[in-house]
Amino acid sequence: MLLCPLALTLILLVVSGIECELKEVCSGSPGIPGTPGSHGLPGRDGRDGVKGDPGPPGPMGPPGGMPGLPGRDGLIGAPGISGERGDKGEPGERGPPGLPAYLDEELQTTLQDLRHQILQSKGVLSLQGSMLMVGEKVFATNGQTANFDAIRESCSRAGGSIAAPESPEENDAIASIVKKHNTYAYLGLTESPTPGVFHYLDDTPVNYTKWYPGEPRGRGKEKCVEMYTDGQWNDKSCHQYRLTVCEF
Ligand code: MAN
Ligand code: CA
Repeated sequence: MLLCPLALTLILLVVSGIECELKEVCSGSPGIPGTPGSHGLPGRDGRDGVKGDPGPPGPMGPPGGMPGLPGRDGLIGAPGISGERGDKGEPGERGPPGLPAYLDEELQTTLQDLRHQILQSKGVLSLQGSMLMVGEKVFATNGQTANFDAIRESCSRAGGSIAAPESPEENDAIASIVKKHNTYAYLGLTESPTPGVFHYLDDTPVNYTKWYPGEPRGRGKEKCVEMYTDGQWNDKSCHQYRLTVCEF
């Protein structure tokens, strides 16, 4: 085959490492880079950087140095168990005088309340017949029999004393209890050293009597007094079992 002289030249040029475009103008390939130049002079200092983090603690110093400052207080501990109760203190000084009772509202309320409660209790006990009210006195029985000393004892323990009639009304009240229980009762009087003379247990002379006709006839041998179911009295030995009737 026959090539034109220009194409032949291009082929030769490509083979010899020289690029050329399919133009009529061709250029050579770059040469090998030259050796680097020598270092330039150092530049000026830059601006200051931001502050760095604190470094780790340094190693412990040698022994024998000055003690450091005391550390800060620790956390508050849990409360301990309570101690034993102390002795009672001296009484305090007397307080200022209070209001007159009639101006003290709290006292008035308390009194009203007490009055109400007493009224309720009296109502119930009266309705039940457990309590007989005569004037200032209240008579009551526990329904039990006992000798004279035991009756005195149980009446006293209850805050009262053995029933001692001082008037027909009081005698009737006690008699109604005796009749109801159909059991004679001892009364709160005893014979004096003088036979036939009776007195109340506080040694005051009797101001009222209701002897059964012919009584007292024990002539010093019957030191106690019993009440019959009709309310009349008989002097009697103190060692019988008789109904317990107390007064309050
Ligand atoms: C018994 C006793 C006496 C009482 C007479 C009455 O002897 O109860 O106290 O006086 O009876 O007859
Ligand atoms: Ca008698």
